[in-house]
Amino acid sequence: MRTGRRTAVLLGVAVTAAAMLAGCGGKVGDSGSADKHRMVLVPGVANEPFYISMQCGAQEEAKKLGYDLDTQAPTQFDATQQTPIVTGVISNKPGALLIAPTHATAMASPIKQAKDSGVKVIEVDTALDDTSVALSSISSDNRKGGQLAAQTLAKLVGGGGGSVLVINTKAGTSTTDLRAQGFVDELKNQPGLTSVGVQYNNNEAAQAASIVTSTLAAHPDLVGIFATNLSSAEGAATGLRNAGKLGQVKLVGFDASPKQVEDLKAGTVQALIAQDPAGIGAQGVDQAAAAIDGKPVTRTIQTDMIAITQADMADNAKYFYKSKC
Ligand code: T6T
Repeated sequence: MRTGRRTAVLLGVAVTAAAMLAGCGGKVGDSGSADKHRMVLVPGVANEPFYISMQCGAQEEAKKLGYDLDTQAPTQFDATQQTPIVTGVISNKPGALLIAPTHATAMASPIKQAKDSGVKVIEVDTALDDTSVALSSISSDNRKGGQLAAQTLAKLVGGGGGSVLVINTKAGTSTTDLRAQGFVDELKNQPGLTSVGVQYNNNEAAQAASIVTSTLAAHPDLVGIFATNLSSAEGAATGLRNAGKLGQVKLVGFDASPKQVEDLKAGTVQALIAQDPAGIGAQGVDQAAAAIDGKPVTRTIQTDMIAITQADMADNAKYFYKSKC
């Protein structure tokens, strides 16, 4: 009896609170209008320097423009973990969702539901194949980044030639798939270098290290590796160290985490292709604010990218990623 009455009272309070909230900005349920002062950033994965730097840039810009920005990240780079976060965002109805989709097709349905519920959708870094969902997409020119990696690796290897390996993250990640394609295409213009193929590390550094070990066993003439992102580059460096091949097999990695920067300094990695994640976050907020205000948005924005070697790393420290804001 007692418990029943308390439940009824609590329910009554909850319903009243929900009604009050819905009345002042429609924060509850997906039938009310969006809270125009609030944005939610959903990165690809939590606790990773690329996305931390993106969050720092987004937070700073949101503060400047007078928005509340909340970040909700999955613990793994995985569509099954990112989907419930988007579902939660829909029921809370912010003015805008800034999202890095973890899969180009698997994330289409939940993100489209967010759009259909009235939340303005902005893609930051990765994108869906379906270009009709987001209002704006901000990222590096990833295909060009892959080409740049091939040119950089060819210079590092010199005239000798040999086999090169691509370590990619997860198939279906728009950015890294474009980097791998750009690299393999550009390799055709680099005489002497032959691709031994693209292998996937599931965004796990330990898997990238094992890929290096097995590839060295199968292809003793391996002269170079292109690692398409942070986990593949950190893991490839470990793999080369374990095999005693540091410096002999040249390594070009995308991104510039603190560990990758240490590896560059130590000569474990020969070049890093750094992106501008803070700029992606800040521009994402600018586009989201424009969309919320009904102002024009820019459909595609490409941010900076730079190849950094040991020789010029001191001049390019501003491109290094952060592990906290
Ligand atoms: O390389 C970045 C990002 O651009 C890519 O989409 C996924 O991997 C990173 O987050 C680095 O781990």
